[in-house]
Amino acid sequence: MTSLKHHPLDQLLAFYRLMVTIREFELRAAGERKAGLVPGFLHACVGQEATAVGACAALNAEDVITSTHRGHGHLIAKGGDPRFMMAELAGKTSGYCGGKGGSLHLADFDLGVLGANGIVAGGIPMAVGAGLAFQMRREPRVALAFFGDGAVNEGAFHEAANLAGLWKLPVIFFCENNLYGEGTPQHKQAPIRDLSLRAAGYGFPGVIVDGNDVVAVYEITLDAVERARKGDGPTFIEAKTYRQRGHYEGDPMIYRTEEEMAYWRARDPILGFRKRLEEEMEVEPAALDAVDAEVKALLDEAVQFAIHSPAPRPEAALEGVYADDHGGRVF
Ligand SMILES: Cc1ncc(C[n+]2csc(CCOP(=O)(O)OP(=O)(O)O)c2C)c(N)n1
Ligand SMILES: [Mg+2]
Repeated sequence: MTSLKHHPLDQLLAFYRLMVTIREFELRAAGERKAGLVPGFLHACVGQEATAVGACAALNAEDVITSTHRGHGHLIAKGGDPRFMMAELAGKTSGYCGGKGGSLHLADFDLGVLGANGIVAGGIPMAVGAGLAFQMRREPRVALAFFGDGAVNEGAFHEAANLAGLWKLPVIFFCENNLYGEGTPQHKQAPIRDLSLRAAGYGFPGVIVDGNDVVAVYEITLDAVERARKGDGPTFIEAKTYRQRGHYEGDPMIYRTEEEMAYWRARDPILGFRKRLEEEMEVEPAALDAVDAEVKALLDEAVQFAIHSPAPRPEAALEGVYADDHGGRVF
């Protein structure tokens, strides 16, 4: 386990606040889905907050990420505003995509978030494309692709990894290995346990990190960022973690045991980090409670913002689409 003492307290507290913000966002979004404000599918990243926060903290504002169907945490960690996110989930005009994208297409190019993605592994070639652009323009920028263990079995991953390795692109392949793809455990989808082994076939290093240790994730991603910026090419980071909720909100979760879930809840990335802040950095519990309360207030505001924002006009359905409008006909 990495020592907290090597890091400024301000930074550690910022990690804590961001992880709590992600957790609260997910719980509130799940609640608002049940209450009817948020339509459609939601894939919560509860239990995986440390990967998003640790990885994005190692990036600069000019660096970009691509995300997944489980992407709320990634956007918050890169600076996303919970108000515009909640409004997007609710399909309101004040959302990041004017209410047309929803959870699976959340994006903010100004923050370097090239998008969540409903296609498993779909963000990986996009990050490699961004990395190629940075290399061709000689910009010292890095592209980081988040993806799951299931995505590593998709052709898109292999094709993208091959070119990134061949051309030594400034790309980080960040795998959140939460041990499941939907209801299929990892041992039924891949013949190897450590997916980072696959990087060797494409000529770049693969490393493993405890994905529930935000500081360890931050440190290992910093190394990968440095390598990428120097022109030494990609790194595959495999973060071992676990999603505590279902694949989607409403998932009956018949494919895993209560013992397994309890094992991972005992390794909760936020509770574990909070304990370490108190014990190793002597942070007063009251100071952390105050952060929790501030985050709750922020999410109250985000939900209210979403509720009181207008829904798009029906005619807006034809705006911003890549189709020719032949006298009102889209096709
Ligand atoms: C190309 C493609 N195949 C299948 C699906 C259906 N699908 C959605 S999420 C998912 C599981 C992905 O697992 P993983 O990559 O491990 O991500 P996790 O859900 O565990 O975060 C699948 C199969 C899809 N959206 N896209
Ligand atoms: Mg998975």
